[in-house]
Amino acid sequence: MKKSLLAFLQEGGNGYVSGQEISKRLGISRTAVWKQIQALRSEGYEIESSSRLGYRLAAVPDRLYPELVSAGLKTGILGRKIIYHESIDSTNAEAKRLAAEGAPEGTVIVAEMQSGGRGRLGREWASPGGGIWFSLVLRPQMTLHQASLFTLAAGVAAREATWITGGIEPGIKWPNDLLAGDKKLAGILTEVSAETDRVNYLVLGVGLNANIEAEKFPPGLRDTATSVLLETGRPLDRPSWLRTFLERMDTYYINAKKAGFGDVLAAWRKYSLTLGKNVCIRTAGGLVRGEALDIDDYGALLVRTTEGVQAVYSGEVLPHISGGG
Ligand code: BT5
Repeated sequence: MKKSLLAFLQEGGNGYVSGQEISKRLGISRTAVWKQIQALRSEGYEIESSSRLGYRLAAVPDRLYPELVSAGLKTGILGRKIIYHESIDSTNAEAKRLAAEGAPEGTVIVAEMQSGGRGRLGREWASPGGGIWFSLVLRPQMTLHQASLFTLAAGVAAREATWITGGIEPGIKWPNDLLAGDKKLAGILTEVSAETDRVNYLVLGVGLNANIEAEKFPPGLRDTATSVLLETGRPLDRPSWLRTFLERMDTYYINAKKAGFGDVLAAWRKYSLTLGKNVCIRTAGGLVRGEALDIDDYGALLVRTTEGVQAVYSGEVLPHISGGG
C-alpha cells in the first residue's frame, strides 16, 4: 500500500494529486489515505497537503528505503526483495543467517549503519551513516573456485554504478578495492557456503563510502579512505546508486549463467589499476613479487616472477614494493 501510494505521488511529479483520486486508485477510504500519508511523513517523506488540491510529494528522505531503491528497478533476479535496517551488526552476517534459513536468491540486506562491519580476514569495516552497506544472497549453480569471479563482477558493477550516478571513474585494485586516486572508496567481501565443490549460497557484501565527510571516518583511515562526496563535492543519490548497481550486477550475473564471465573479465581488465604494474602480494603462502600480467578465467592474478608465471588466487597487493626484491 505504502509503495503504491508513493509511486502514485511520484507520478504526480511536482503537482498535486487529489485525495479522492488516490482513494479511488488504491481502493481505500479518504481517512485511510490520510493515515498512509501520515505514515510516510513519519519516515521522513515531506508531503504537502491542501484541502482543495490534495497531496504533493515535496521531498524524499535521504534513506536507502526499499521503496526508493526499487522504484523503476529493472532486474530479473536481484533486489526483488530488499530488507532494510537502520542499524545492524553486519549485513553480511545477516545475509548468511537469512540464506541459511532459505532466503531466496537476489535478496538484498541494506543498512544505514553497521556496528560490526567486516572486511576480509576478520578486519573491521568502518560503516558510519552516509555510506551504502549491503549484501546480496546468490545461489549460483557453480563450483567453489568460480566464487572469486563474483567479487570481480561486483567490483565492475560498483565501478559502473559510481560512474553512472556519481560521475567519477574509480579504478579497481585486485581483487576487491575501488580506489579514487590512491584512496579506498569501496570494498567487497564475498563469503561462500559450499558442500564439497558445489556452491550452496554466496553472500556478496559491498560497502561504498558514498556521502561520508572526512571527520566521520575513524582517524586511522582519514589518509587512506575517501568518499564520493569528498571526491565530487556533491552528495550521491544513494538509492539510485544501489538501483544501478543491482541492474549492472543482474546483467552480468544473467550473462554469466548463459555464457560465462567473459564480459566481466573484459570490463575488469579495462578498469584495473593492477595490471601492467610491478606488484608485491601478500598471500597465505608468502610474498609474491613481479609484474601483474593478466587475470585468468577464474579471476586469479597472473604474476611474472623470477621463477616464472604464477597464478595468485587470493591475497593482498601491498602499497609499495619494499626494496631488495
Ligand atoms: C574489504 O575488506 O574491503 C571488504 C569490505 C566489505 C564491506 C561490506 S559493507 C557491507 C557488508 N557487510 C560487512 O560486514 N562487510 C561488507 P579488506 O580488503 O579486508 O579491507 C579492510 C580494510 O580497509 C581495513 O583493514 C581498513 O584498513 C580499511 N577500511 C575499513 N573501513 C573502511 C572504509 N569505510 N573505507 C575505506 N577503507 C576502510
